[in-house]
Amino acid sequence: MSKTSPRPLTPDVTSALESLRADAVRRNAGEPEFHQALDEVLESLGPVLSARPELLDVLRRLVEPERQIIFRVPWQDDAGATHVNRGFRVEFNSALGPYKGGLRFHPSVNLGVVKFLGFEQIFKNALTGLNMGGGKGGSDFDPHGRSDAEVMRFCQSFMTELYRHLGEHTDVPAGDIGVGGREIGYLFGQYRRITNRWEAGVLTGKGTGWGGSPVRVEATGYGNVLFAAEMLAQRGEDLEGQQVVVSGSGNVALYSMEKAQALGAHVLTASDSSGYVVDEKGIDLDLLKQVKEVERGRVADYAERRGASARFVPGGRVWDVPADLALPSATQNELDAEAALALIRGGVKAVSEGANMPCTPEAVRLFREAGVALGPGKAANAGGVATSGLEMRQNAARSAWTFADVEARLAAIMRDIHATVHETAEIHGAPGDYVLGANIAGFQRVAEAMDAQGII
Ligand code: NDP
Ligand code: 2IT
Repeated sequence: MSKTSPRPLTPDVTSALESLRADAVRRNAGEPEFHQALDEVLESLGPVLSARPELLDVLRRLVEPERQIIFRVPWQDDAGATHVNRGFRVEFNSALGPYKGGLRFHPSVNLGVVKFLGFEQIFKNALTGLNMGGGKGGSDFDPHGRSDAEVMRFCQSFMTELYRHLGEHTDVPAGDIGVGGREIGYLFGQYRRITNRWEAGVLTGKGTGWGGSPVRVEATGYGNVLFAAEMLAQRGEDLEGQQVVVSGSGNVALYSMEKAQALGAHVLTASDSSGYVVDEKGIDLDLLKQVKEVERGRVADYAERRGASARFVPGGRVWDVPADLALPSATQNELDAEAALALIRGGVKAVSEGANMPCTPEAVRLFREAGVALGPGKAANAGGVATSGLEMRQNAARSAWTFADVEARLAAIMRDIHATVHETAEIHGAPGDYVLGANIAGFQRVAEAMDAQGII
């Protein structure tokens, strides 16, 4: 990231942004993740708003979700005990297309978390160049340790309320933390049963035998590594021989590792909420996939079975392992100032966000000051939702593309996103500042559409 700063703001725009922020914080009290996501975008938009102050009115509408749905999700466990969870869907913005974004099942989910994710999704989806609005949903349900039958009953109960808000032209959910192919299957089945419609385009991330797209499973991780490769190419480097640290061991982490290894990088780490594994010989991805995807086990199990090259560090964080490239792929705020300083000391050249908002604002500032390239999630991890967009296209046309075809389209989209973001930062006087470039380019596309469609 560049050490240069974007052009200064006019006093009018500065005070308008301050009052807009204060108003949004007051109306969304107690939602720190949403405030953080909002701040990051607002801090980037000064140059655009100084040139076009009339877009301030658009921004005032943009920070208010179009619709927020909260509902009760009762379900019974295998022993017959009743549980009550809370379900959410924040339909944030539909100027560019139907609401689109994942569902997260994790105990930390609350309205503020869903709102931050939905807000990020608006700009991410705009950057893909496809026609998708922004939304996000989920529940505070914890799938860890639950049987398939319990997860099925939960998904059926969740969909029994959510179905009325969905539709291929209205709102199209997909997976996120705790929601993968198994959950999408149960959700799709219940939608089909309630509506009596085989409506493929209502969910993405489906199985490839029943309306899913090839590459959707791999897309977020593959796309993130392709974005990182584009950032490295700006320095005249590629991934060959680079040391890479990856956090997480879920969907995004595993397929980031797969693409990084395919491009010749050396992947050193994996993690989950109990700690991390460092493997001197490089992560054995077949073993890690067996442990995580097939057995739904923990990274500690991987270390135990891998032998002498791997070590499990309970409670530790992968950022203490020196590397050229860091791919945070677990969750929000997992990479703080202390972690950023450790990475910078270890000589990190680029950080590409597979997760949504994994770097704290202090970490972002430290990377910027140190000249480390930082690919923000809304650009770097957009390959997942972009491939969801390709799945929607195949569903609408009742066609199925090959793996190679979808992968080539994904690669082209990631290259385009990188080019757009890079060029936008340059135009606005901050070359190399991908955070600024992504926020401005995403905002401009949505704002133009909102402006054209009137005050709604
Ligand atoms: P998964 O559920 O497949 O994996 C999540 C991984 O992150 C697990 O290893 C999990 O460990 C770890 N993790 C989750 N929450 C925490 C936490 N609070 N503290 C520590 N570790 C945690 O999710 P995904 O791989 O799909 O998602 C990972 C990130 O990528 C999220 O930020 C998501 O929003 C983002 N993302 C996902 C996309 C997708 O297509 N799936 C697209 C774009 C972004 P444990 O099992 O111990 O909880
Ligand atoms: O954060 C994300 O972009 C996702 N979880 C994927 C959303 C999608 O609709 O594919």
